[in-house]
Amino acid sequence: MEKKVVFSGVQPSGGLTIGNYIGAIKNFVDLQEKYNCYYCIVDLHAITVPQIPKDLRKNTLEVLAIYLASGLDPEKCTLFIQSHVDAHVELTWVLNSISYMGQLNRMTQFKEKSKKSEENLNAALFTYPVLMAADILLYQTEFVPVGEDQKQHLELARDLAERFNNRYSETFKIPEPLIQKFGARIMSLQNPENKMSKSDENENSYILILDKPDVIRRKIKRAVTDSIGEVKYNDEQLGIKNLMNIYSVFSGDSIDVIENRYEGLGYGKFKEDVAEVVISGLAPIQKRYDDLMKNKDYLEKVYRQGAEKANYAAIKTLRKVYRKVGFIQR
Ligand code: AQP
Repeated sequence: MEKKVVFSGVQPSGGLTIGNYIGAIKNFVDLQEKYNCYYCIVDLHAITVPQIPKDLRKNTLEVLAIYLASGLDPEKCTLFIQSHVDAHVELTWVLNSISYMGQLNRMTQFKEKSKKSEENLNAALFTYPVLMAADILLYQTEFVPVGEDQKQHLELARDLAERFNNRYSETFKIPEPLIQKFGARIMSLQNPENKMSKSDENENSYILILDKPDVIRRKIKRAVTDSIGEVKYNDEQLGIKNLMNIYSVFSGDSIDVIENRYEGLGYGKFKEDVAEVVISGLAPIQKRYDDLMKNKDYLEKVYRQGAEKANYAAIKTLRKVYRKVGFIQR
């Protein structure tokens, strides 16, 4: 039986955070065993906010190396760079023609990002979710592993697929989100009401996958908590709750075990230990990353082969779409 298709991507818009790792990449690794997975580095998405070209190039390779260092295997899944597969942009145009401005206006990420950059409110930021829908629908994707923050965009992809299918006949699979219950949303260390984000201006708000041990210790020490002073998992103590989630993911210990372990011990010791589990969890990834970055030829081979495989699948869908909307075959 053919394996079901999974698609997901990460933007090379800065160094990746442990939010990206816990909410996305860690999960990608488990899925590659069971599904036909396409994991993309979405550079076309990244330029919806201004990027410095040389940093974008560096960050794109960095995401690929982190994918590999985290355990993604190019023999088991397809790893590629979005701008290497033209069909993403081409399908976006067709989907734009059936997207409603009103629905795009309601996208939380657009509202949040446009607040941050009012003077640079570009059209691509507005149509970002349509490009994301094209990414997903091109591969006849069944499941999309994303963090909770991306659920609304996935809903749009489903709506567009259904709209197209109704208007032009059955063409796209309707994708489902795969959101893990635990660690679906890692929060900012400085403001635990906001999600941890790689483009946050305050670098103390996030931990990067590639942060050195001392930096991790310092950032966790400075993490905003509360004056209650007890390591308890609840919504009155969002900072502590977030650190407990992080501790739990990296150590494998349950929340109950962590609560019991730190009963009566205060935040100092707890924060020190959170830092140590994060450091030792990231160490093997950082080591493999360093080795991979010394081997640019290998990285190039991986993304070239990935693009070839992705192109093959994407063109099949795009041809069908072009035919259905009435474009004459070339
Ligand atoms: N804080 C988070 N907790 C859990 N999951 C997260 N993801 C991102 N932040 C968290 C998940 O990571 C995947 C890739 O995200 P992305 O880089 O494509 O874009 P994003 O969601 O916009 O992530 P950032 O870090 O906030 O990027 P910027 O700052 O550039 O916008 C997605 O599956 C996402 O859910």
